[in-house]
Amino acid sequence: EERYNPAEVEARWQGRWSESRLFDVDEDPAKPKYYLLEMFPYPSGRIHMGHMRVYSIGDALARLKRMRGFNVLHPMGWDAFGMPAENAAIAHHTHPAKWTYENIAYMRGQLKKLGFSYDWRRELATCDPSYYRWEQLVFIKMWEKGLVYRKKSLVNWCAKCQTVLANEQVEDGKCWRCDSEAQKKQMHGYFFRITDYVQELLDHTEKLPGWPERVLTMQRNWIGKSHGAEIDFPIEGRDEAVKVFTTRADTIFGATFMSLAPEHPMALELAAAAGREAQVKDFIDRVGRQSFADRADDKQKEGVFTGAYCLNPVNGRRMPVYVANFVLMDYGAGAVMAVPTHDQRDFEFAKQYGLELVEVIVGPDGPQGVENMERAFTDYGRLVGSGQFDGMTSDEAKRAIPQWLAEQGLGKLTVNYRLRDWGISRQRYWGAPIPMIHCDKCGLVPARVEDLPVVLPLDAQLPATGGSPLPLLEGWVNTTCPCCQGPARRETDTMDTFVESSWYFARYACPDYVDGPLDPARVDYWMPVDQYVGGIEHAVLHLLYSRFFVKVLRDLGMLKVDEPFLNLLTQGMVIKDGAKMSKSKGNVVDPDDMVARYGADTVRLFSLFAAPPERDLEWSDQGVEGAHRFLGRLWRLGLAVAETPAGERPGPCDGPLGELRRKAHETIKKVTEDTDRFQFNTAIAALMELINQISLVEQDAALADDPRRAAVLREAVEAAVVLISPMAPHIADELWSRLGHAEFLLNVAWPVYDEAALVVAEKEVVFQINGKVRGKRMLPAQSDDEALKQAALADPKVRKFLGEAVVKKVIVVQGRLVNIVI
Ligand code: ANZ
Ligand code: ZN
Repeated sequence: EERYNPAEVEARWQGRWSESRLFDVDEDPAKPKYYLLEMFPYPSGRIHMGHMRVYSIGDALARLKRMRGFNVLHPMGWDAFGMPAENAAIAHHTHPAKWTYENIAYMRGQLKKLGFSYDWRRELATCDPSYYRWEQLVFIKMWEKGLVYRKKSLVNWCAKCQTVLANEQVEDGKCWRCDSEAQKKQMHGYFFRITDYVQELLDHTEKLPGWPERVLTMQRNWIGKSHGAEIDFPIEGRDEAVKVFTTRADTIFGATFMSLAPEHPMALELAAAAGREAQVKDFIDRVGRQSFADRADDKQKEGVFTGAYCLNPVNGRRMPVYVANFVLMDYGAGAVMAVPTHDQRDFEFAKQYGLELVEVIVGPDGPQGVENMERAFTDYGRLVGSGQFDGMTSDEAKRAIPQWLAEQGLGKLTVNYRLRDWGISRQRYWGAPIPMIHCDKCGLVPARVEDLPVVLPLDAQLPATGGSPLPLLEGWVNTTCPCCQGPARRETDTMDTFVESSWYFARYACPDYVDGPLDPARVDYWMPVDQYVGGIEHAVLHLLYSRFFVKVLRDLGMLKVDEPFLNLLTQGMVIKDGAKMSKSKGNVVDPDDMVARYGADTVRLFSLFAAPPERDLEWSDQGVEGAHRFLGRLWRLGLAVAETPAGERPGPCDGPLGELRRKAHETIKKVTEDTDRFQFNTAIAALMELINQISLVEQDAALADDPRRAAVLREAVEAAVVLISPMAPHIADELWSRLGHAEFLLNVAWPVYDEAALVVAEKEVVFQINGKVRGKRMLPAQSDDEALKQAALADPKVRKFLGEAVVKKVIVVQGRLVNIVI
């Protein structure tokens, strides 16, 4: 008997697929298109189990859709710029480019060995000038449209990575990449005006029903729309006012002091006028050294009095103006009207500095009295101590007070967003150069489009201390100004790598296009992505940037869609011994080892079987063994059936053969429905049941001479082979060909179940006397109550037990049991 040898089978089919260019796909207006994409990998060196899982899910879906008649685009590429290449280059005395391209070559080999159905002609690497030149072009178009600007700003800075971090890249005050504490630094940088699109980004979250609700919620929270009011507080003795943003205008009568951000332009000025410059400057400098994390930390609320006073516009109260570390300059107006009775931060601040408390909102129990307050009352309620607004609810007053202030020209209703413009400057080497030129005469000017790409010079030596070598490369930095032809200097910042990943999905439609970033004919055919598959860790960053960038490309006339990804599937992690696989935990399982031991089909099947895609997948060696044994059984049955002639398709039958037919068609139905809902685990479980049943029939000596046996077995085995093919494609194609078929399974239509075969002919009915089982029989499934009752009473065993007893009652449960009460 021929043993299942995955290495040999898989190599053969990978060769055949590639020779026949099975995965190449072109635009075909006659067919419905389906664009299936998994988030592309960073070429870190090797494929890990997380990749293995997401690509197995994606490949199963891509193959399924193709078998269902779609023209499926399924590309793969490399998110190839970024820090690890620089770190590795320093550590191993190599060049980031060399390291990156070697990794790509290795990982491409790994993916090919896994048999994924990628159209490799479309492969792209974002570090390739043929890719980033178009990104530079888009950058220049954005510059011309005012969607990019350069400004000096306080940025998040990672000292370890020697680079700026976007707000989104600071997690809990730490660098998202190296986990060291993020700092702040004043620095020039380029910004994308994502805030121009903020309302559209928010509105369109309503038009993405195919996204997980929690991802949409995370995006909405990140955008952070607040309805509130902008109110001016005149400064005593000056012709100026401090503007604040508040979501609780209803509390304004309780505002007793003012808190400015340390970076507020008026902070030092007010202090200087009041003779308190030294103290305030000292405080500002100290806060400047604190990280944002420390400033936001609940324990460390600190401030300093500027010596100046504001006047509360509703009641003329003198409010001391403080500078406070927890007020952020880049939110709202960078200033807060402090209401210690109804805001907990203000409450704690007021207690610390002995500031006044005035209660203006009361709950159902009435006023608490400020001397009894142990914390701020932050609920909505009714207004007291608020003049003409007394008795209003918070909701009413939140509108009425700003309206009244607007009449005096002192305020207005407004909305505020948490989302900030996207800072894309990185002081790194291994990134796409920002195509800008600094000229002493002309200022900041974009490179000429004809001069693109601005190629990242490869002859750079990375300074071992970190930081970018670009400013040191005189030959590269010095250039001529595109406007005046005078001497000028190139911009040495490179782009955040999230820019590359914000449009790669569109470029896959036309990676070879040389007349622009996107070939309209091809990109309009393929976009948007119908199904995107990737990690939940990208719920905010990558997905929000991509949504923004697609809207920009649309407005530049390069794309026609509003949104990049119609449907999103976020897969869970791969864990072992209850923890995420990681080198530090020593629980890493290497896909290469597993493939060498069991074959790609087994590893793929296991990763689809062990958990539904959205859940974490617990790695289990026994589970992999089990998947392997299962494929072994399929193999044996496949070969056994292949030995008997194909014959006719089976007609209706009864007994075990009828049961097997029914099972086969039930399985077609179940696998179709389950895979539609990404439930590969239950689909595979159904296939396992089918294989069990096939085995039983195959070994049943009583059926050996039944003329219908061969046809029924073949039908069931072929169904199993076709159904498993998206998940274990190599063994499936091998068995399919041994079963006498010439075509690749990918070109075979997905099976349709036969409704008639699903009908259950007979059911087992249990006979009971006073609730005790006394017999059972197979009876026609359509038998009515009377027929079931008669069958029970006529049963020889039942009659023996009944003897002379008088039957009081007969209870019939349709299709299941008859209980005779005596
Ligand atoms: C007065 C007030 C009274 C407030 C009250 C709250 C409760 P969201 O919902 O996040 O938009 N705030 C405004 N600008 C700020 C800044 N730059 N840094 C720190 N805090 C700032 O929060 C809006 C509230 O956050 C505003 O409403 C303001 O405090 C504060 F009983 O104004 B509130
Ligand atoms: Zn110039």
